[in-house]
Amino acid sequence: MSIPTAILAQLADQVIELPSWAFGNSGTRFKVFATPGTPRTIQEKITDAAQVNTYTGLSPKVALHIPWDKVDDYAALRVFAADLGLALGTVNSNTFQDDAYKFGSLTHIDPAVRQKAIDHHFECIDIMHATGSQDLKIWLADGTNYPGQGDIRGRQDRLADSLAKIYARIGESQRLVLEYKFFEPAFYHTDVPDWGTSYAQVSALGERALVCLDTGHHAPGTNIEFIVAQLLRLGKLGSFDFNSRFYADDDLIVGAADPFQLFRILYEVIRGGGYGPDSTVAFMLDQCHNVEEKIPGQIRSVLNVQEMTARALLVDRTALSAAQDAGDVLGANAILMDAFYTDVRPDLAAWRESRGLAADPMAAYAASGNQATIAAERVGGQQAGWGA
Ligand code: AOS
Ligand code: ZN
Ligand code: ZN
Repeated sequence: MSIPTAILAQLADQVIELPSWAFGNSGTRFKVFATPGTPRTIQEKITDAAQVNTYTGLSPKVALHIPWDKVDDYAALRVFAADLGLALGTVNSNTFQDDAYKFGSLTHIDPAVRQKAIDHHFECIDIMHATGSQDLKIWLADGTNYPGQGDIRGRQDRLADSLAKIYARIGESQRLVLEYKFFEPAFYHTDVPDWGTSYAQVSALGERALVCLDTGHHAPGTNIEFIVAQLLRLGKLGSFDFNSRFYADDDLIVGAADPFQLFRILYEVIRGGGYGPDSTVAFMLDQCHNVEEKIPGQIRSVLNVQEMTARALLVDRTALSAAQDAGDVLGANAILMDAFYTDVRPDLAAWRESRGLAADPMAAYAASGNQATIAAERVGGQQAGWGA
């Protein structure tokens, strides 16, 4: 089966934002393995992100993490990225590394600590004005480890108050996206554990406050596509952090652990209006590459998203609706599975060539010699944050 031209045309709309930290060395609490050629600066991370875009045409944006990607002149960084054909994307705040945040940041009982965390977000917003970024993404490490350790309700109230102060500062064309995660680094409770809490908090703020869904932040067995459908229905799905997980928040290559889940998610995104020129849902990766090379790891990731998007676009929605309405259980299931089992790779290769891109981006990058060049040029690459 070849992909209809109308569907191929829709693939041109796809933009997948790369996280700057994907290009840094990373690992687990047991060991961080260094990879030859790892960037030493944010400029080198952006240069590597540009490689991913050169070979795929899918990733014209790079997300920043503050303070990991701190520079003196963000307007100059924006020009540096633009010269490589990239825009600077989501600004990710960080309130999980300072000793002051041991017992919380935006939820902390001490107003001075809360203000420090709020001020950090004000700084991020100033940076967004200089970089031209649209989204401020907030993920909080706030939570407790033992029952009784904190007043979980009081913490919600303080969170609401802190978020309101941050939201009041964002510009007219900017958005606040609040990410949820049910564990880690806190294990008894986290202050934004689930989509419902994120939804309740952002709904209280206003229209430009939305939920960020990280695919690695759910309990095993969670039906993530249902959450996608519900958030789109409510008009509150702001962005994705794509990655895949076998066990916890593994941050492995999206589509590696469960391609069928990625397909199901993307089907609900498309079905719910979250894809295409009129959609405001941001597709971002949130991944680390612990043992594989980082640039090919990111190329593989964006290709996985594209492949599952193409398969999801292939679902015959008219036939599916008819089968659903008729109570044709197996017929409806077969329509969905037909699309999932379609190998779209040859058509995507031809489509890439027709747009002047490499038919096989992985092979083209490997043949380019870039990996050997950066390995020779760069000594002392950075860890993806924790050492920065
Ligand atoms: C943490 O688990 C969240 O996924 C964050 O979105 C992100 O990974 C972090 O901000 C980067 O370290
Ligand atoms: Zn995330
Ligand atoms: Zn995460």
